[in-house]
Amino acid sequence: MAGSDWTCDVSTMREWESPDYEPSLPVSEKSNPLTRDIDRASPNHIVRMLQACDSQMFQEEEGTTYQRLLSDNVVITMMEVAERVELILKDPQDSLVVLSGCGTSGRLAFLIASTFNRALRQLKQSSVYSYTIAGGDRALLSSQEAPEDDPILGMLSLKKVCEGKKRVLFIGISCGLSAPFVAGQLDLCLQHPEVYTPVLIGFNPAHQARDEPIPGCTFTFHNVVERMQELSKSQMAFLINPSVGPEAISGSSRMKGGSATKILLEVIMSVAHAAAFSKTPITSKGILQHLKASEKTLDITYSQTEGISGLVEAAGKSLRCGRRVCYLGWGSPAVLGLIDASECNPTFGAAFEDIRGFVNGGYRELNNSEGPLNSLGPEFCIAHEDFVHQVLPSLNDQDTVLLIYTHSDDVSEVMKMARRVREKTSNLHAVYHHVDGDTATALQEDINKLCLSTLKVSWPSSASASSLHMQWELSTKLVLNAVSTGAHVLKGKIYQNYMIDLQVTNSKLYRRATRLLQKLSGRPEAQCEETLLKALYRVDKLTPDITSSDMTAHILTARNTTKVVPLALVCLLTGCSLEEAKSHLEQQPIVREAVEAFLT
Ligand code: F1P
Repeated sequence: MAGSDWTCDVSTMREWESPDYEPSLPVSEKSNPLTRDIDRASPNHIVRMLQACDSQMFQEEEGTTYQRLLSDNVVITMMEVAERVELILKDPQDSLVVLSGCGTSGRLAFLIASTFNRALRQLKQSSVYSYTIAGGDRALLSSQEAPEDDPILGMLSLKKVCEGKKRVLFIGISCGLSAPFVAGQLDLCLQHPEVYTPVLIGFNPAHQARDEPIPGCTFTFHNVVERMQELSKSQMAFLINPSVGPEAISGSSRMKGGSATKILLEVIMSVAHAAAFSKTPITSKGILQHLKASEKTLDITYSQTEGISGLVEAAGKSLRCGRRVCYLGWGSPAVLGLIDASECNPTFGAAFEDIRGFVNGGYRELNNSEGPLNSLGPEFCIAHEDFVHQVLPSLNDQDTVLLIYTHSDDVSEVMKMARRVREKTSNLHAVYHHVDGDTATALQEDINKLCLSTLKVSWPSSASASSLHMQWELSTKLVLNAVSTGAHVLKGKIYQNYMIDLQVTNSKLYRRATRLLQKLSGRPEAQCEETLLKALYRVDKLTPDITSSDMTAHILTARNTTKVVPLALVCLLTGCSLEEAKSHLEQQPIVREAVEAFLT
């Protein structure tokens, strides 16, 4: 693949929509036919594959299989939800809009709540948005996957933020319609309709919502969705669940799932704000225009394929030789850097030092509800000063540093930082967003000279300041998702388009790991789960203690173990002992090659 030219035809774009394509899996867990060979692709091909996958978000509905982002039903429900937000904006007394989710979904809930509270402050209006995230604020910056499985925790954290409120619009986000934390919150809303109106955002059709029993609960996610569907007929609940196609790396909902979440919610809030404060009625036409503007954001971003590929290549080289990648950002796009970096641990089993994000102003800029979290450890140190103290002294040319800034930032500060980094590494790059017609200042040119490459993204000057910021953020998300995903692909962490070395730290990931072992080894489910447990507990024979423990105990153990799935796979393929599998993986740490050696 690496040398060949990569093109994608219409039939490959839509192949996943066929009812025969991986029928047992929900869309969010299917593998994308477009990226089957991403593990062998060049940086340029990787970026083009990601572009093709992202463009699936805006594909028109065809037939009746899946509703899409631009489908009438979706647009109408977005209007209805926007009307509910408008009501709260006009009469905020004792009311709240709560956004909530796990992992990336929770981080985006935080980001969107912050953006629109800021907009309200600027208009001298009181804040109406709040957020909850499984695991609390530490989950904004690190993986906290066990709390995602806890519906009671979800319910309690929702109750806490809503204390004293008489009217709450609750927006739960679970890309896979699967997180028990969110299911618990939706159930609370359904039990108290006098206070709560529930909205669910996700990217599977309702019948594909997860139907696995939740320990200690009488309902599954699927049951909750069914109850919501019933209530949606009388607009007492709302379900926004277009399909956006399978992720480029199977199940990695931080990518399209995250982008679509950001797009949907920002469109809803933007039209609601315009209705409440500038007398612009909420119409389907208005919603469609906003959605189309997001599609344009994708086009503008991916028109820089060459530049993005260069960044992927640089980051991949750094990771391959065990060095690091740092995102140093200013303003809200920097927060997307924090988010992207935080996802690399659960997604790729990366160490927190591998890819790190820093934001100018640290927690002051983040403005999260629990305040500064530095005391929790070095991975929670996010300010540029922290970068200067903790990271800068040890940088060399093998590390990649990426500056992320816009024309509205203080360019002299960017310059200062660029100079300091340049003293340690020449491997400095920049992503710079500016508006059309803006001419580069001398300082700007000097920054460009210090950088090996600058991705200059130009945006139409006609856009309002708030929509420009949202475009910059989405564009930064796409670029950084490409950088971190592409770099890990080049590091050899992906097999075909599956992440094999995934952390088995919650029930969704435990099931995904078992399924992956089945697929790659062709062995029965029971044998795969047994081998997974052996690898997880590092034993060649399962003890009664292990077999009598439940999944929660396995997941807790998984937090402290590495290479669980690759080890299990080698054992399954060869019948060797764990020790032998371990020594094999030590000799061949590139998981793809280790696995391939056995498969061929
Ligand atoms: C939530 C989530 C993902 C993360 C990982 C574990 O998924 O935390 O954000 O990347 O897959 O699950 P969802 O509830 O939004 O489907």
